[in-house]
Amino acid sequence: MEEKLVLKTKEKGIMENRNDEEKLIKDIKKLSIKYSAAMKQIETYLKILEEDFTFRNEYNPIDHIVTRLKTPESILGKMQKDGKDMTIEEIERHLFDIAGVRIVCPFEDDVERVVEILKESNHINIIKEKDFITNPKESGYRSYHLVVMSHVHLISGNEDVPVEIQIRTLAQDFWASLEHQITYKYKGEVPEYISKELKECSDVANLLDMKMMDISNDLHSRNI
Ligand code: 0O2
Repeated sequence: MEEKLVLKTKEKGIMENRNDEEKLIKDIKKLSIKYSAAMKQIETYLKILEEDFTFRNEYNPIDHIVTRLKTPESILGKMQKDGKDMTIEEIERHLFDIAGVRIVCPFEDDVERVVEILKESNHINIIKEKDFITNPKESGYRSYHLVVMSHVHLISGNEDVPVEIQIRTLAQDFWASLEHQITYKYKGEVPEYISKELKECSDVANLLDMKMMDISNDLHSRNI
């Protein structure tokens, strides 16, 4: 069946006045220096953690780390979706995921381990926590979210800047990436049959996680 795809936000424009939107986008771009710095600091901390595991010849629970800065268009899209005022002050008050770091782990046990390490770290100040693994979203999304404050030193001064850390398994990441691509195309108007199938895929990915973890636990118990 052929579905009509909706125009992407970027092509349509968000604010009524194009000049206001362009001015706000310029101001958002200026923000990116501090969010980028905050994100790099958290990434560096995690990379050092990975090196430490390797140095100690210990099992490394991190498969890979990905970072991303939310684009101005995506920031405006989210503000519009949430019915917020389109100002820099409101953007900084409302959005905690302008800077994002994703930690992808082989197994669900590893996600728990990484969360524990981050919670115990003196270096990390956690201000928000959401466990979408114990309580998956209706879409089928599974992931552990932490918002941490990263203390950034810039010429303009020092500031605590939020960074969202998403921690999930390879299977959860595979599902989330493809689901994101598919739902983005429909701009929030995903046909029900596709949502249902995506939810089923999430359950299959979860089953895969459980089975892989059973195999891994079996190998560990036999010291292999
Ligand atoms: P992008 O493109 O990744 O930046 P709030 O209600 O304000 O507390 P908020 O900010 O709506 O919470 O976010 P929530 O629910 O904690 O999720 C934030 C991010 O998690 C999303 O950011 C996605 O990256 C991811 N996420 C949440 N739900 C889903 C889902 O159903 N599918 C996928 N694939 N990812 C999800 P953005 O800004 O939506 O997207």
